[in-house]
Amino acid sequence: MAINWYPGHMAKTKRMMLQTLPTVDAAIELVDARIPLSSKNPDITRMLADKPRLILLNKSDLSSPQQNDKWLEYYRRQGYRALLFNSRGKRAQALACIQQNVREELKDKLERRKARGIQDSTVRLMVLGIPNVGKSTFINCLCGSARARAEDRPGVTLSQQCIRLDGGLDLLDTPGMLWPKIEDEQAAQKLAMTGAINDLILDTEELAVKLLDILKADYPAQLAARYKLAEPLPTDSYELLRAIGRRRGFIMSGAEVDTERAATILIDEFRGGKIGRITLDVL
Ligand SMILES: Nc1nc2c(ncn2[C@@H]2O[C@H](COP(=O)(O)OP(=O)(O)OP(=O)(O)O)[C@@H](O)[C@H]2O)c(=O)[nH]1
Ligand SMILES: [Mg+2]
Repeated sequence: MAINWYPGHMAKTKRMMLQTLPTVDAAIELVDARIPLSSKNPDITRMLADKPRLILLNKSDLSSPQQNDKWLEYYRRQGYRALLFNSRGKRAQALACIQQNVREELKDKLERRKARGIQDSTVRLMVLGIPNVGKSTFINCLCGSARARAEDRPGVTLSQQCIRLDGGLDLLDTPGMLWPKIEDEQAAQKLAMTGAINDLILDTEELAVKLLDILKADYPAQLAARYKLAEPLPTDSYELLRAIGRRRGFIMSGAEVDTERAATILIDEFRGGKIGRITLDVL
């Protein structure tokens, strides 16, 4: 299963970003805390090489707390100003945290501006990251209303949108961007599992089996508890998928387990955090 998803609007987004980047003061790069490495778009990393930036490990409410700490440390050791973030969290706290970190990141630039007598202290920020990582939700969280369209599927935002916040912040929402060829097959699968890739191009059953490979190795207790399975779990992941389907009563005529339905439910429940707080890129 080679997974690649790079529709035309992403190539267009990349061109547009390259044009707009020189006009913003800093970037806010969102990665998915459940896959902090697999969701780091190398094209974005390259584009932002010389740009002040924050890295937000977003959806950290869905990822393992222990792994969160390790990944935060991982990015900070690389010299990034990194933060754990939950864009569904409280507005006041989120806004204060972002304002403070942006101000610190841009300290020199803002001081220079002031020294030159520039009155306008508005800070322009570009928010970017892979599809469905929560860019629009993040912006809505900071402005306290649903100004940017956000939905639980990749490819919702299709053009740039600038949203002005009180307190002198301009936030530029951008369409989610992947890269033309995802070389690392496992990374591509994890992007698919977490919902960054259009489900229509995916083989749900195959993806569910790959997800079970990871869950049974790293989170067997949560998996067993969610689907009321006895441990040790079946070693074969397809067998495990059948066991889940049987538990849920997804039986077709002839006593066959409906594995397609079990696969859909499993992926859905994983994405919704129902199996537990899970990080797929394990440090
Ligand atoms: N649990 C949780 N869900 C989040 C968080 N941030 C965003 N979401 C959910 O993730 C889904 C996608 O959010 P969007 O804001 O539309 O994502 P996006 O990055 O703008 O997506 P595109 O515009 O398609 O690139 C929505 O269902 C959000 O509610 C978060 O921090 N925690
Ligand atoms: Mg969006």
